[in-house]
Amino acid sequence: MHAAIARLGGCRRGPPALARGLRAGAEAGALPPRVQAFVEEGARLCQPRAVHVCDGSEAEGAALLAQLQDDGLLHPLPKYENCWLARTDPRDVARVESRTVLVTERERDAVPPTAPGATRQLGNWMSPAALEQAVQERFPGCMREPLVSQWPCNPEKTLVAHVPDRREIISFGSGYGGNSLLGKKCFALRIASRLARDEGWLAEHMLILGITDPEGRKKYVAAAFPSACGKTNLAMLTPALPGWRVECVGDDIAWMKFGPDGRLRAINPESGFFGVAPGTSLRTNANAMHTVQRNTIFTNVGQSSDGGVYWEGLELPTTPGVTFTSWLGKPWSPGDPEPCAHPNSRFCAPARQCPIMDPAWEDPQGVPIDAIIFGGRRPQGVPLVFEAFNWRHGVFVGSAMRSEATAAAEHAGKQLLHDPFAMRPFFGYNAGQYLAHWLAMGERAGARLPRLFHVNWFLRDAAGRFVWPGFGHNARVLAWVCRRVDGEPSARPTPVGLVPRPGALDLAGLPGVAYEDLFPVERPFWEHEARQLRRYFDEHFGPDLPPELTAELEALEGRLKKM
Ligand code: OXD
Ligand code: MN
Repeated sequence: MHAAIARLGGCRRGPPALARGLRAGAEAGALPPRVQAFVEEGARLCQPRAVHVCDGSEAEGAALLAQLQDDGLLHPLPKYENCWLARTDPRDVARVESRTVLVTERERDAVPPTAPGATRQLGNWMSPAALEQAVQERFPGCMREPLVSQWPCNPEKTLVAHVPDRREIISFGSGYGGNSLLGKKCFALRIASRLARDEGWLAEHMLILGITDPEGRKKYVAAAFPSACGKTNLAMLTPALPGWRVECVGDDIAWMKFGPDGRLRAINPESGFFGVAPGTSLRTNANAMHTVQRNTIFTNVGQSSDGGVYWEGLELPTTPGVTFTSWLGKPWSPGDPEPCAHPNSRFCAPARQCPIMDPAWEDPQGVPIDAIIFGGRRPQGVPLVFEAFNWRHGVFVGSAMRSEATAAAEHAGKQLLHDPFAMRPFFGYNAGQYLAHWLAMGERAGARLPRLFHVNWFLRDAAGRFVWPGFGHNARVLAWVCRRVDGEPSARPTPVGLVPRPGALDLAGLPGVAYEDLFPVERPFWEHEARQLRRYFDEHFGPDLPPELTAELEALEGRLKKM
């Protein structure tokens, strides 16, 4: 059974001896007493046959992989070096937002009040008493049973609980990365966003990249897109503009703090990538493809008979006569109606293997952020890029983000979901207070604020075709962002923000891509958008929406009236 508890604060009891049967990679006695007590308590509750204290060594990693292979949980992929395939239980393939909870004494500390009749979207609250009961129903003896299927999970009882006051995470019943890698979404976003609020910094669902222009001038950009909307591709971009270079600091999470010089400095708190496989190829993201040739665990991708992997969008292997097995372990052929790989299948690889890691990616001081970009999948109405008028308007733009649902969580279909700051599934406290925290960060004395932008690579024409080529061509948009940071007067105002003036965005060599198609700002569309947003704010933030954002919405409505 997959069960994990991480307590980052104190333990409740004193330090008795460690559980019987303890096997130590690291020296068990070297554990601090509070950690020993925590292990003892967990072992008493879950009753494992043995406890192993990890030392993180290469030898230990190899032994774990060998054991997982013996148990039939991992399959080697001999086409690559030390790469492995895991096939999960088909019921355990994505984050389970409906069973992810914040545990606080007062509900209002976790989520804003929802209007009667509206379905809660900004997180789920659980009381401490209900958590205690849920733990007692799940954990006692849960590690005693031997493994009954090829994948450890319990979909009926999955629970991913966070206790921000105690900096504690309790995850049960899912082995899927977003539910079970506790250092990632659970700690580095949910618990960390609460720490960041308390301590005056930001923990965000953002990639970080460095971009250097042909004259050698470098800038750093952070960007928030909802899950599975191309953060990894942008973070590892190969620019289609000659002379430009992109380097990667991180592809999913940014912790940002103002430095003594007033600049916002960002670090990537992760050491690896946990990226969506389908759609990744040498054409769309060659750097990711180079990254995953070694030391990588693939989950729920298809397998090729030459010992490799396959997924939708990947170049077909050139080996003659090669056959395929789907993520469900069944024979699969190109053209079959069902996909070979699950749409949320993943690769998990060490970041240091990416050929374009930024020289400063592990610098504890962080990299200075010049621009922050928000974005989402918007097939209609939202321009390719616009810049916010100022910080407060930018916070409004972040709060108004919407995007088509993707396979990263359990949502069905392609409905447009509101996803403020791409943090909807990851807020560690009341989302209204989160917006107030962002506004307050912009008021800090001496802060040299980054400029704020919004992008949409996903506009479609009347025939449903993408109007923007995307991928390496997104560097054209980043180039305009850089020039704006340098103060170039190359923008024109629209009611929604500042868009590039005609000619200011480099479209050379892109036949069929027309400026007018990229910057639709139409009154009926945006009036509808503003109405939807007003309703969303009323239903989901209610009295917890900062008044500055109501004022920004009114200002947008006013500008639209004058169009
Ligand atoms: C992820 C996600 O896995 O956002 O990064 O779901
Ligand atoms: Mn993510």
